[in-house]
Amino acid sequence: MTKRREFIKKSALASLTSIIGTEIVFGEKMLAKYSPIFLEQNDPQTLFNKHKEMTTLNDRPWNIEAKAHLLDDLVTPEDRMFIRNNGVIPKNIDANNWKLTIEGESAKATKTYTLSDLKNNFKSHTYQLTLECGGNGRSEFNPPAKGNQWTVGAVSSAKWTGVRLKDLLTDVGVKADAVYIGYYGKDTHLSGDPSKVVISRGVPIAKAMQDETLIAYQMNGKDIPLAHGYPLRLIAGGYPASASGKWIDRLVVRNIVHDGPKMTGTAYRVPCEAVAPGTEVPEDQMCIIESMPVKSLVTYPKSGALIKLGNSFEVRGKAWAGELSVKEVHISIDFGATWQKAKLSPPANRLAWQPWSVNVELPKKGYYEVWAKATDSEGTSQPMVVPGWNPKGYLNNACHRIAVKAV
Ligand SMILES: Nc1nc2c(c(=O)[nH]1)N[C@H]1C(S)=C(S)[C@@H](COP(=O)(O)O)O[C@H]1N2
Ligand SMILES: [Mo]
Repeated sequence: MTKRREFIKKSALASLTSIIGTEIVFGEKMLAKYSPIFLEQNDPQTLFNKHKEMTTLNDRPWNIEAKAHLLDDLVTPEDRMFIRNNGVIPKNIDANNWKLTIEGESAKATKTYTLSDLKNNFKSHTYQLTLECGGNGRSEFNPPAKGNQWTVGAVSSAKWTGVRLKDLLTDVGVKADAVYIGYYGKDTHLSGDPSKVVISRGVPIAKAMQDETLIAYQMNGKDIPLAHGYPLRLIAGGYPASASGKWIDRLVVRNIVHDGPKMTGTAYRVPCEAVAPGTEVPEDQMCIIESMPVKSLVTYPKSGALIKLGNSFEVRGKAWAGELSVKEVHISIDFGATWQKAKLSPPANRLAWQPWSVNVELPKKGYYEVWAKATDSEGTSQPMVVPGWNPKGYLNNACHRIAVKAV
């Protein structure tokens, strides 16, 4: 007995096409159960459209970081943007039927929005927003902390477009006792258990109400790439990027500090008071990370560059300071003995990183290091060495350094 071969459904073909990013010629000839080779390969550069110099720290879940010199663009393009996942990226996303529900004990109503409701019924806003993983720089802590050993590249500053969360919250109505919002996304737990939530974090209600806090449906002028939260994402710039939930389909307005997975215990928390390296810190003495600390990167030249002696050369980079702005950037070529002030530009908008540059002259042939140090609007500077050890290895904002040789 022969069974009729079943070809792929139009809707499935459309979703594959959007993942692959180009027309699948002869796609209608694919059998329903066929999985294109493209999806089977696990080369992250191809799979996620990443630059060949991006570093893969983990492939289950996918965690990929940039190198400093890849972050030289004012606005971070998709191919240089780090990926941080706690679970498995959702498959078979049907954006046409995607819904966002807002509910919770401090919501005056429960409301559900389709993507077109969001796009058509609310004003769209675009901001460049810097997202840094709370664990960026973790690799330098000693004793070491478990988790992805991020070096410097778990930071990005893309342009995000969407609706203001505050416009949605106003539409739903927020009770006077609201203190926090929390997100839920469609990614799945590594264990494969569909009842387990991967991560559900959030932000205080005041942060949720800021102009720049978005429910975004576009990144850099296009649909959000799958790995970065397609089709809908919460973006709370300046906070650890774990607050910016990807693939979101539900928001809750809470009358307590949100207590979803990775909001409690030691996750994304640091000791409320400084502790000696290696100390075991009781959970009730760990505080939630809110604004990220002041930090900078040298994005040009690339560490290891050979510089022709006699010509002054441009050193440039980016600086950011969580909820604050950056006031000054200085660089040193003599191991921190003396510092030269860089030219610093204002941010494109609040919570975007700021480009800086400075012309440097090297007095003679040989090895040098260029160190960069940013100072925030409240006068706090980056530390020269790894700051405040903490059990989970968060918030390392030590000065970035590159090596150059004058030849
Ligand atoms: N649904 C969901 N949202 C998530 C995560 C996740 O695993 N699942 N990871 C968070 C963390 S820890 C970070 S640092 C950022 C990373 O965003 P990116 O992958 O777009 O760079 O997404 C956050 N949002
Ligand atoms: Mo993160």
